[in-house]
Amino acid sequence: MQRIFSGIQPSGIPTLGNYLGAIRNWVALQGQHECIYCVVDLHALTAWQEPGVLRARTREMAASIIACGVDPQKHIVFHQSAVPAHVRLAWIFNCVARLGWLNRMTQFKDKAGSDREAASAGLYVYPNLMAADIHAYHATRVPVGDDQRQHLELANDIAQKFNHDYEVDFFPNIEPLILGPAARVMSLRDGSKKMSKSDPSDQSRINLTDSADEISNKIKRAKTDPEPLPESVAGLENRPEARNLVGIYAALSDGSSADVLAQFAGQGFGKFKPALAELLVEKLRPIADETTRLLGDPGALDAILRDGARRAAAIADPIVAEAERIVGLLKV
Ligand code: AQP
Repeated sequence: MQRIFSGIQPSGIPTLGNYLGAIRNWVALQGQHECIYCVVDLHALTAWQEPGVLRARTREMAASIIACGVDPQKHIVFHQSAVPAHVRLAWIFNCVARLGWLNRMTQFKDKAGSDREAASAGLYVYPNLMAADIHAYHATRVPVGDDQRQHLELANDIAQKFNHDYEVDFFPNIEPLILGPAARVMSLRDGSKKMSKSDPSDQSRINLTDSADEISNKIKRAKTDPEPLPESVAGLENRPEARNLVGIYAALSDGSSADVLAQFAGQGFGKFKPALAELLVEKLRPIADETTRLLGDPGALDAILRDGARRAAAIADPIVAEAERIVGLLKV
């Protein structure tokens, strides 16, 4: 059975993008894999977080993951800061990764914006911590959205350089699992930007906790164009907002964009948007309700996270201790 690792930042309420690009696939992969799913609170610190809000969001994110269908008994759900092995290995990787590699990371450029000097050093070395998250478990498969592809390539570069420099075959190659027709869900306000839980505009995203009315209003106001839906997927080219909404419908109905167009071709958004809103409400309401139920018992949720951290550490500690031995740290 292959081991899967994936993480999500508690930097906001999880969005439809997080769900379709990542969490839904986490659920589907449970049958055939040993899964380790992490709320990466240390990654969230790379941008400013109100301390109390970060703690609340960490619980909320864990509750959402479980509400989506991840089984914390059969698999592992925990929060990153509870397992120090991540940070120990990240420091070693900070010393393996080259500045030139980090300079090429497009997510840093996007998130740092025009004022790079003001970005945190943590944001810059974020991909090294992400590489450590995965390699601390010798995980070989990582289900992520398409936006994380470049970081996973870097994680492989780091592993190869580590293995080469220390003449070992210690860290395995990892394979990204980028699944489904909505592997990159775009903002509802701008089809060229990905949907993000930290986007300042709440109208740009569907949150997994949005009410039916909020979902309907956001879809009603979502940016589109005046053309009816085309007959083929090729007709969505240069229509990023239309392509995004069709992709979301396809993912939620377990079909393809071509299937959706077969149903809605020739119809305007006045018809398509209410159908999409209805489908979103049908799929997301049960998740929101279960999240609320889980958050109603914080003691039980914390117990799940503590148990997850204990089992995660039992896997990661010996692997990271061996990496420390390989690089020459004294173990007494
Ligand atoms: N829009 C998206 N479409 C598809 N997948 C997405 N993911 C994120 N946004 C989309 C996937 O969700 C997982 C968790 O992401 P993350 O929380 O670690 O960070 P992120 O990619 O930076 O996500 P956000 O929502 O944009 O967070 P903020 O706003 O804090 O930066 C990843 O697998 C990611 O691919």
